[in-house]
Amino acid sequence: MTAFAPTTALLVIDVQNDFADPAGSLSVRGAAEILPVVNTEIVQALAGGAPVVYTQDWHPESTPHFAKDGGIWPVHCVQETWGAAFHPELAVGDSVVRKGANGEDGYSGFSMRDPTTGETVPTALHGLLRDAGVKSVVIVGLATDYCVKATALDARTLGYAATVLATGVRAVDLQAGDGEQAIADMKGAGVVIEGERA
Ligand code: VGL
Ligand code: ZN
Repeated sequence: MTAFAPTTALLVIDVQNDFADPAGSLSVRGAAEILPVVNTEIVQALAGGAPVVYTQDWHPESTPHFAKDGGIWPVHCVQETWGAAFHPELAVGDSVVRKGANGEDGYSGFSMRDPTTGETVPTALHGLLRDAGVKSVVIVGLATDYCVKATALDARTLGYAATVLATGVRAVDLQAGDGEQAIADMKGAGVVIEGERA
């Protein structure tokens, strides 16, 4: 559990059916276990007056992110489909940042890569947090080795203090150990990992 204040935001990363439901196309092992943790954090954040921002992976049917179009992933989180919807047990709010909507690639809640120019373009997240006076972020969601890590590293680069709750994240682990490597990479960038199992 985390102490929240209005200058700390809770970022809930991609708790969507394709990642969080066992029937999802890119289902993350153990994802169901984070739901009660995430919901408790949401309650704590709201009680402390902290903004809660949700991200959604929001792909078109074709994007260089998908294996069928030259990328590495099975088709997932296609806009307006069941797979892209928030998991039904998630306590959803109204502050949502969608990423990839125009075929952009990448993983961070803060930035995306334009598929044609290769340029990095920002999402609305940084502006939203800055306008709210946010100085630090607490991150939960999916997946540790992709969107959670990329979001946490961007948060640090943008000058936020960042904490990731170990019990509130799970890894895709395309290769065994990816999740642990991601935790190490985040620590190396000054991200605080809270509640890590020994
Ligand atoms: C993600 C793989 C592909 C994530 C998104 O949310 O971590 N992972 N697209
Ligand atoms: Zn994706």
